[in-house]
Amino acid sequence: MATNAENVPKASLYISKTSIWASVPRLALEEKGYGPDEVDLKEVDLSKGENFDPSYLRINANATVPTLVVPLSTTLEPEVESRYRAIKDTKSIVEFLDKSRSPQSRTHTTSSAPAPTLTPATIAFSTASNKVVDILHSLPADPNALLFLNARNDEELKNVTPELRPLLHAKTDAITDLIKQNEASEVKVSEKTVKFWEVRRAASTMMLDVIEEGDKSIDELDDAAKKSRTEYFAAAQNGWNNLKEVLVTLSQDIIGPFVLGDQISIADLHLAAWLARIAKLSGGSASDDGNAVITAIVNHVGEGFTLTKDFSVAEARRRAGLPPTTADPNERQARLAAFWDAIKERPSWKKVYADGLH
Ligand SMILES: N[C@@H](CCC(=O)N[C@@H](CS)C(=O)NCC(=O)O)C(=O)O
Repeated sequence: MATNAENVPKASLYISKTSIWASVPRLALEEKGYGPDEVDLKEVDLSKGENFDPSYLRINANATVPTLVVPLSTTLEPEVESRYRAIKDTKSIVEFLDKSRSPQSRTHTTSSAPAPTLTPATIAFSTASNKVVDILHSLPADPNALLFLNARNDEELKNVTPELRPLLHAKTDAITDLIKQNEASEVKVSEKTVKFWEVRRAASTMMLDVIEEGDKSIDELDDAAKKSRTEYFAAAQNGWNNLKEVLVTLSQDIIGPFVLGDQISIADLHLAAWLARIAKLSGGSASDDGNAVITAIVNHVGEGFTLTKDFSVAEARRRAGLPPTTADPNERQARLAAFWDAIKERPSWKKVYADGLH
């Protein structure tokens, strides 16, 4: 992106308000001081399956948000709209947003303060930061899988059904409509796209089979449905079990309270969004403090799981630039609790989570 105010090509960030990964570049926009005159936020409603629409697949064939579309700075004539580059994964988008605005950049529209550099300054920090980001994007940490696997028994299934059922219906219906439109030649897509739609619809349908009857007791189910529910619970149990190691590793890898100590960096933005989702799935809320949120998470993971309280509350607050508390100066908290307390004070976090955790 150019840094000259008259020559700033406007970028578009495709997001969905409740998407966990789209929240990471949204946090980055705020932290870096990008204004709405520089980046357009475009909502892709995942709950309506808008990400599967051919017009969106042309931008990002993976059908995921976020996507950042940046006009190429070599585009000289404004009418040549097709010359753009689409950045299709969270990590690359945030790195791009960070590099595109240096502390000397003169294009701030939201503040006159220099834009912070979020990319770690040393190789050692860069390695540490990448490790955390990679863990958060790894399969055992997948926050979207956990959203759909957030029930390990009948009672939990009953609780998640009202939220998940309409979501899964809308998604499968949207894909079915697209397949029909293609058959009726109302849209024209490749065979590969049709296959992609079918695979994604089959995955949703499998989940929907269980969720559709999620508010029934086990005795009301036929044998096939009983079997599907049992398999679903086993997958969910496995998912939440695998999270234990993720949480322990993160706790060890965070210097505290931020991933790299007292300076916020790229890894913190990924962690902020990820932890907000895990907290939500565990029954936590945006107003909870770090100790409450971590208690909710460890209780939800269950089976006696705990996280070591090895970080000084006073030191965490000092490093995060927060006022000291009147609490016992020897008080310790889990590192992820210290992170939560530090990150939720940031204006970026308050803005992105103004409507609650997602
Ligand atoms: N690896 C991608 C993953 C993005 C992703 O999974 N996004 C979710 C929302 S948080 C999505 O678009 N899901 C749509 C779907 O799978 O239907 C990234 O880092 O950006």
